Amino acid sequence: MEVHILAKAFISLAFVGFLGLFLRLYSALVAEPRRLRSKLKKQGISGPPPSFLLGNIGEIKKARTAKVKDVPTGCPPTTHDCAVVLFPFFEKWRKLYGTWECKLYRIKLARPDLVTGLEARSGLSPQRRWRAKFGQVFMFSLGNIQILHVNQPDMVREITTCTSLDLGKPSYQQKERGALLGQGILTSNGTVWAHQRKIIAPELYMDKVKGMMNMITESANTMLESWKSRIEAGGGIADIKIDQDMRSFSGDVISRACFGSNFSKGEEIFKKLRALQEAASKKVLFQWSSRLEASSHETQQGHVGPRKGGPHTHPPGGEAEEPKPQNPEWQERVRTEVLEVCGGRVPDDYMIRKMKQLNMVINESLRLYPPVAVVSREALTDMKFGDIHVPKGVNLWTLVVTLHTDPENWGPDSLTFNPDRFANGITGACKLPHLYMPFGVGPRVCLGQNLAMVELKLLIALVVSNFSFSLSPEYVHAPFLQLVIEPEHGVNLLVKKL
Ligand SMILES: *[C@@H]1O[C@H](CO)[C@@H](O)[C@H](O)[C@H]1NC(C)=O
Ligand SMILES: *[C@@H]1O[C@H](CO)[C@@H](O)[C@H](O)[C@H]1NC(C)=O
Ligand SMILES: *[C@@H]1O[C@H](CO)[C@@H](O)[C@H](O)[C@H]1NC(C)=O
Ligand SMILES: CC(=O)N[C@H]1CO[C@H](CO)[C@@H](O)[C@@H]1O
Repeated sequence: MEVHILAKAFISLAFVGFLGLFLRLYSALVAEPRRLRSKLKKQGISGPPPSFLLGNIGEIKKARTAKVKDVPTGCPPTTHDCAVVLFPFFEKWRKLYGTWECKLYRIKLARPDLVTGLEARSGLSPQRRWRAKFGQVFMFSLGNIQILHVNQPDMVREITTCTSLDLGKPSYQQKERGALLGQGILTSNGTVWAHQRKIIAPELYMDKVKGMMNMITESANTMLESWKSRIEAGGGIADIKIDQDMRSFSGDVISRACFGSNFSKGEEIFKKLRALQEAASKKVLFQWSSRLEASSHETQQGHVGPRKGGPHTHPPGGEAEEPKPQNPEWQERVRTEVLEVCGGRVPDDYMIRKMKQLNMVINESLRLYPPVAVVSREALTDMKFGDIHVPKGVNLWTLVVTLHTDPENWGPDSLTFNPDRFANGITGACKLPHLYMPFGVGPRVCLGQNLAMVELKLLIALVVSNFSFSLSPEYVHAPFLQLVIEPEHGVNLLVKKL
């Protein structure tokens, strides 16, 4: 009798436990996503229909493999359109769901009678039409994560300048990247983040960075010496894969700054970090989300290296006999400027600031290949941006690569490498300067940006005054996402001593 009751109790307990688990799973995987989507839908936001449990992952995977097949991977690069290579599905969704005109079009198909009024309303002010063109707001989902894609300029401004701690780093990033980044400044939110930021920020202020210039020059010279010996070994010219050199260089700088040692001591640490980074972007269930958005850039600055000024555009004529510099005129202009400003001396802080051509080349390279491809946030409570109520738990993604190449903002040559557009600074280069954000913007702007810029400028100044270089025939143009945008097969340069 007692055994019977016990068994019964046990079975009902197991049943209740199972039911509880089932309800929780159901809520997390089905009910909550549905609730969030319906809240957004009520405000007129649409998006690709999600499939059960996976959301839009299937479509993303398909689009990416298809795209990888038909993108020409030639040298020299035939396009600077990173967005098309990295996010082909966004291009499609933006057209289908992103703009007011498209929405009108779809309504027109369904309810022709409704449209006249709507068209009249949307056609009211030029402001409104401008926003409609730019009005790139739609939703999609990665598994059970609901994401609002926002490239609408006013909303982007609100999001990027929002100082509320309620707008934090997505919590899934914390789960995925915990191994690599810990509860560090890149992934944490709230007071944990604010505290870390307060400790780290002063170490990277401009006057601290100025104090590191000697150290940076020493690190750069180590690299130059190694190039020199490789060039001599190669009989006057060497085909150098610069990726590892760039990593060693920035690793060396950081390790000298942090550990007071040279790179050979820090090297072990950086090798392990690199391995972790690669593992982290492979292993995870939501691997494409790590790959998709490379937003965690706040202190990671080592990777700007490979996007050196210059080797990014097609030669004007397009003919390919002798290996030629990609932008011979810009390499020459920067070299002339460096020689003029420095006159053979090691560049100091004043000279670095005087090098305008170099600045323009770097800004243009960071425009076409921004290290931060996506700025991502999560609404940790119900929030409002523009006219849109964003419910708690929804993620916001701003596609920096797309903003940086939008012809509406940059003009018809937005996909061309043309540093001249920065001749009058950022305000001269585009209509809405706040949409230029190679290092992110607002309270979470990359802390390492001063250091990264000084490193880049010093290194390039030293390289162009000692060497001339052009893209190697080995080089294959393939932008690739791995936390930050990287050249998938590295960057090979043919380097000669001047
Ligand atoms: C780095 O330090 C090691 C030992 O401390 C030393 O042997 C090596 O020469 C140093 N390298 C450079 C480039 O300073
Ligand atoms: C590179 O050029 C600079 C400036 O002309 C010079 O000071 C430096 O010694 C050179 N570096 C190497 C490794 O030759
Ligand atoms: C380059 O971009 C930085 C911000 O990333 C800006 O401060 C600087 O003025 C720009 N320089 C030019 C020449 O556009
Ligand atoms: C990394 C981190 O601190 N994540 C937290 C961000 O804030 C939400 C809500 O307050 C927490 O649930 C996360 O754990």
